[in-house]
Amino acid sequence: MFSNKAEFKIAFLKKFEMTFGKSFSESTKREQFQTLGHMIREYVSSDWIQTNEQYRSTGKKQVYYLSIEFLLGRLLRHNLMNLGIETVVSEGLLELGIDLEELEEIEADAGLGNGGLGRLAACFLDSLASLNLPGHGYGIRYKHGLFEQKIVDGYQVELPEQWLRHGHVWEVRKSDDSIEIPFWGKVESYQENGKLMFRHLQAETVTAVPYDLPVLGYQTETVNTLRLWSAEPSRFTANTDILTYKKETESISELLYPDDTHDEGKILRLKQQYLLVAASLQSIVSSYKKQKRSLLDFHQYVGIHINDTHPAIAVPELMRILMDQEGLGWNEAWYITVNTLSYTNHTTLSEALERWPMRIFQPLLPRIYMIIEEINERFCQELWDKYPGDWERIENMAIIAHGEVRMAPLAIVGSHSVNGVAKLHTDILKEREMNDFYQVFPERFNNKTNGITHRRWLIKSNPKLSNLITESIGPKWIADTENLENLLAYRHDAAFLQELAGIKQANKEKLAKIIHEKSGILVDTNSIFDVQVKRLHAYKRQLLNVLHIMYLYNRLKSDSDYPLYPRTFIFGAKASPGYYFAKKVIKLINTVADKINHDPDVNDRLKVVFLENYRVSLAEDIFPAAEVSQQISTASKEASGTGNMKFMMNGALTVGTLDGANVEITELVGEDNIFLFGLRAQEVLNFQKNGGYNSREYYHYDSRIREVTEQLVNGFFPDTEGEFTAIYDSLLDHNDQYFVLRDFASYVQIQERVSEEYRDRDKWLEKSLVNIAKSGFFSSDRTIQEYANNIWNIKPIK
Ligand code: B1N
Repeated sequence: MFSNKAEFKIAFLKKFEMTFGKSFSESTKREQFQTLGHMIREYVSSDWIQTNEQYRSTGKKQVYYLSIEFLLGRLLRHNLMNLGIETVVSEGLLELGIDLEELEEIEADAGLGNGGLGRLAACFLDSLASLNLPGHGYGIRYKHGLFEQKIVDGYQVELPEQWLRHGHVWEVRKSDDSIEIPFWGKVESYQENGKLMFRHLQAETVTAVPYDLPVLGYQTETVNTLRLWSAEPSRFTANTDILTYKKETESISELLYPDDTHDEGKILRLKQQYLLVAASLQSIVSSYKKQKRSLLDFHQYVGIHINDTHPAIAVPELMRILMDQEGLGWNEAWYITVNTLSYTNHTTLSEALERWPMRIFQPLLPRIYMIIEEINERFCQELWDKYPGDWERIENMAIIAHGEVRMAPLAIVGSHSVNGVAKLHTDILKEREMNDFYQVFPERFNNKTNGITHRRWLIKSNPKLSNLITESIGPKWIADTENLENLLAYRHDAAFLQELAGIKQANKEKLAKIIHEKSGILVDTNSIFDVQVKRLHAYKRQLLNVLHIMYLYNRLKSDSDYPLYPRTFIFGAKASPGYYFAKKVIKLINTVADKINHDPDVNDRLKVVFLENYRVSLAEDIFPAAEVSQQISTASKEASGTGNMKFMMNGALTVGTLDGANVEITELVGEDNIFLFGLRAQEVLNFQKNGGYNSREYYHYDSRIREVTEQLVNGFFPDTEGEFTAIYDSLLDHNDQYFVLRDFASYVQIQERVSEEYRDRDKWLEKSLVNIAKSGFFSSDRTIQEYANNIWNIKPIK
């Protein structure tokens, strides 16, 4: 297509004219973006075709990652980088008077996810392709991704997100590969050759239409596929009320549920899950059958991964396909199913455990429900043989009980592998939450500590740091991030540390500009940038962060000599629209920010910023500029966290509890290079077993706590009467479930140490360097390699 700048320019202009039928001088930025996008997609086509051809001809095992969320973000720069044509393109564009950075801003984030779980799926796709592994994604093409957040008078307001308004340049609609998905209706049994068979009658069908996105590896020729399903009305459903039918059908892929680590239990969500699973499995089985291999060998050539329990209906659906469509018997089908499927658990929070009331499930998916009943009966029989008379244990483990279908037991029983996402999390699963299952299937349980793609979160988002690294230790770290450890040779190299400081400074200035543009707040770029960006949730304890800021404010007001190193606290967080408490915390952050930022007594040392609409593209500007990374969840509650890894890789120091992957960060960098505080997981779990702790005592004995909690309700913040009562009550009347007050003193103390240690610049920079150097372990390449070797058993293609 083009192999140098001159050819690129010619091709670009030609493509523009062919697409838009007017001269380039009349082009808009969006048209320029779309021209470039289409060109790049075409550029990829031949590699895409070839990769698929290779997968077909070599017939090696392939894996399919089923996920209800893929949080991709923008793809333009990512694709240019992966193709190795970033320089040619950006220079070519410049000669046409186009700034590539401006074009990038035109692209809407593909925000088809809530937070960590969805972003992890996106990082995994990047690693699979970059490691030349045969792995593809299957998800849903939501018309509206996660809502757009505006802050109005300090409150969160939600607007529908519109990423498809101008089309999505990277996708290809494949309507010929559409699949009919049946809902409702009834099941009839009949005899065929002496065998009992089942068919689904009077179903209302929905058409699942696939849209494929190419997933490019980093400077390799591998192009995998992310297939996203869209729900459309079917030609095969006769319907008297066509308008209602159309609306209901399209509503299935209309929007992403905005709940992170929380289960809504709505029928529409169940429809989404079945659409994803049924369409994906049909598509996988039909491409397997084209290879003319025996279905009995299916699991040798196909791995299907279920990302959390959202796609766990894959268990009965694969059984249904193998038995009802392909005629296998139960035992054969079960063996294949278990050996094909593997499952990742992402949380132990009970509010996230998926359970479907039978009365919703059974009528919507009658045949699937029958199969689950049979799986349950057989499983309970096995348990009965193993634990005769132990009713309680069997009831706790059953897949169907108390009128509900439980998705986690279904996923565990139907998979050959069950993994947690960080060491601590997996231990908690094995020893506590899933201990009953661990005793029955010990060989299934394993850990796969999460990772992030260093290509997006370092090379792309922090090019200055990335270049410094390559200049110092050579480019080997790009292919194998463990080589980042070679940076340790520069620990005491003053010139190197100065360069590191200069890069951080430049990144801070860039972020300061963004902050100013978006919120009008001027921040001091010599202050410490202290950042907490993640979904808003009680267990993540943004509240602890704010209460500490309130304390600092009080302290500065009463003692103007208090030696606070100037600090800018930066927040970014969306709250689920129905999550009352979380929304109050957002209002509190903004209220505190407003008061502090307008108080001349303190605002030379203290600033608070809430950045609205936190999302992937904004995150890419935040991590490189951060100096302190707040990872302060109640110990045992955050399964892993992945933001913690992104901060570390960009040289921020963590203030954190020993929770999730923070434990492994600590093991890597050593306790001198991280700021730990608070209760340990075991302590929290023990307190919880014994009914919690007494938060009122902490209120009585710690005057700092008394002052800040009272300020929530005593009119200290004007015109917010009653506003924060729920927060106050959660801490004092409802016994502070998340141990905020319990960890308060410890948190204040560690934050004082941060201020102190920051003053010794060289020491701080050295710690920052150690964090970068040790972050290689957290590349998702390492994670994916472990999945490939230990769960999926897949090998790279040449
Ligand atoms: O998954 C991430 C982890 O790093 C985080 O610690 C964990 O909180 C997150 C239901 C979830 N767990 N569960 C969800 C998301 C959406 C939903 O509808 C649950 N997200 C996590 C990656 O492992």
